[in-house]
Amino acid sequence: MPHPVVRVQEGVLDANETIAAANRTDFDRAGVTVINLMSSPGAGKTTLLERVLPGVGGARVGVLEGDVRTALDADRIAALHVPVALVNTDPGFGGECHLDASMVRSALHDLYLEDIDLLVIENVGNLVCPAEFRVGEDRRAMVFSVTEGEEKPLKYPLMFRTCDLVVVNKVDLLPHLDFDLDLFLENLDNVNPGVQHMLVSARTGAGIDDFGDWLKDVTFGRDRKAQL
Ligand SMILES: Nc1nc2c(ncn2[C@@H]2O[C@H](COP(=O)(O)OP(=O)(O)OP(=O)(O)O)[C@@H](O)[C@H]2O)c(=O)[nH]1
Ligand SMILES: [Mg+2]
Repeated sequence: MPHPVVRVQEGVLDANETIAAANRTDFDRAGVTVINLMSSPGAGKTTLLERVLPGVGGARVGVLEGDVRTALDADRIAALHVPVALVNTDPGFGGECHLDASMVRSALHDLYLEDIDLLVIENVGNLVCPAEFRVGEDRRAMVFSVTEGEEKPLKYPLMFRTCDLVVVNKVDLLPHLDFDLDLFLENLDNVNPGVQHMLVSARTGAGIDDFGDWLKDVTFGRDRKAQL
């Protein structure tokens, strides 16, 4: 007989899948491409968005910010005059360390989906839990900071295995670190063979155009159609 705890976990994930499918239906109806942007705390998700969003020409962008507490990141995005919705997991959702499909759904009424082409969901900073919950996204992108260590794909495989793109950030710091980029890429390839990656610095702007092009391709291009 299956262990009861495992069955509860399966039930939670089944319920999440149902709501994620409802989100997906709403996104499709409105013609919105959705990116689930994940990373450990402080890898640079918000800084990257501040850098890239002004240049995603032609795409009308909205952002859904997930944080345990505060509107700090949402305020940073709002300063770009980008429509933003905020989910704080602390007051209503028990301080969860991730966004699930129902949390995303609860915030969709704060965005006019018909008026946007691309919705970027900045998940709560965490390298484990966000990867367990689909929210109805088209693509998963994760930001990995070179300050985190080469072994992280091996230690946190689900996050690295389930993403479509790894943005390797803070490369401006490489001269000051003993980070072995080749070893990191080898570890990444072991858990997610052939996954796309790009080297960027949200601080200097290096590689930011590559990320912007990827967002545009997923929103308008061949990439999305290939998956449908
Ligand atoms: N040197 C350097 N610092 C960076 C870079 N990108 C982000 N930072 C810094 O890293 C810190 C965290 O950046 P955030 O963008 O807030 O990170 P985050 O992933 O959004 O953090 P949470 O939302 O709390 O998980 C800030 O001090 C940024 O200025 C980069 O490319 N190079
Ligand atoms: Mg952030």
